[in-house]
Amino acid sequence: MSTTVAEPQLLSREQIAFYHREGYLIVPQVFSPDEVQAIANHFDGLIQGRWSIPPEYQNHWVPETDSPDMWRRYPRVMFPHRFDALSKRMLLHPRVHVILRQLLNDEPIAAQSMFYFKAPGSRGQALHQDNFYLQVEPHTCIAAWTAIDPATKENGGLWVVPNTQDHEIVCPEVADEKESAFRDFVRPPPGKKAIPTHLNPGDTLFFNGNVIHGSGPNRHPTLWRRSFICHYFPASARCINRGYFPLLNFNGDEVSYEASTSGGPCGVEHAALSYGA
Ligand SMILES: O=C(O)CCC(=O)C(=O)O
Repeated sequence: MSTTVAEPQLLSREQIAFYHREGYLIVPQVFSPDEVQAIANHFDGLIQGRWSIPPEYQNHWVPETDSPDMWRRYPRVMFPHRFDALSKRMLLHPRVHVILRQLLNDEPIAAQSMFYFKAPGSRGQALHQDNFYLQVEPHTCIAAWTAIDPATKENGGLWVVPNTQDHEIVCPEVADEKESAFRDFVRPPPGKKAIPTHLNPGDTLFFNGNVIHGSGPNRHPTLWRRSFICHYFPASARCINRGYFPLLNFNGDEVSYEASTSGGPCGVEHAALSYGA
C-alpha cells in the first residue's frame, strides 16, 4: 500500500491570505534562538577580525574604521553565502523553503544574501522597491528579512507600505542623505503610507519585491539592529539582473536564468548591475 507523505506546512491559510492582501507577512521564530545566536556571533567575529572576507569579495566590504559615519564604519556584507557556509545554510534554510513555497505557490530560487550591522547612529535606507534592482520578470522577487536583534521604530527597524505589491516599479527620486545611506527614494502612492514593523530576534518579514519599504536611522543609544536579508524569486520566472548570478536552488545547486535586458524604469544606463536592494 502506498502512502502519501504530506509536506509540512508552516503557514496558516489566514497568514497566506494576509500576505497576498497586504504584500508582506511577519512570521515569528523562523530561526531558533540558537540559530540567531550563531549568526550574530559569527558576524561579530568579522568585525572583531576573527575571520575575513576573501579578497575576491572585498569590493563589497570596505569598512572605514575611523569614520564618524556609523554606516561607513559598519557597512553591510553583500552575498555572504558565496563564501561563508553558515550564511549559505541560513539562505537555504528548510523552514524558509517551506514558507516561500507556500507564499509563492512555486519553487523558490535564491538570488541574494546580506548581513546588516546597523550600529547605533547608522543612517537607514530610504523607501524603495527591491525588484527595481533584481529585475525579475515576469512576476517579482520576494524578500526574507530576519531580525538578529529586536528591530523597532527606534533602532531603525523596517517600514513597509502595505498593499503596494501591485504598484509598478518606478524610477526612484533622490533620498535625504542625512537619513539614508542610499540614494534612491520611492514616494508612496497617494493615500498609502509606510507603517513601522516590530520584529523580535528570529522573526522574519517576508515581502513582495514591488512593495515599497525602507528604514530610518538607528536612533537607539546602544542597541544595534543586525539583520540577515535574503532575496528569492519563483522558479517559473524567465530572467533576473545578471548581477545576482550565480543563482541557487534549495539543494544548493547553481541554476541558470536569462539575464534581464529591459534596464527597468530609469533606462538601461542606470539600472544594470546596481544590486542595491
Ligand atoms: O534593513 C534595512 O534597513 C533596509 C534593507 C532593505 O530595505 C532591503 O534589503 O531591501
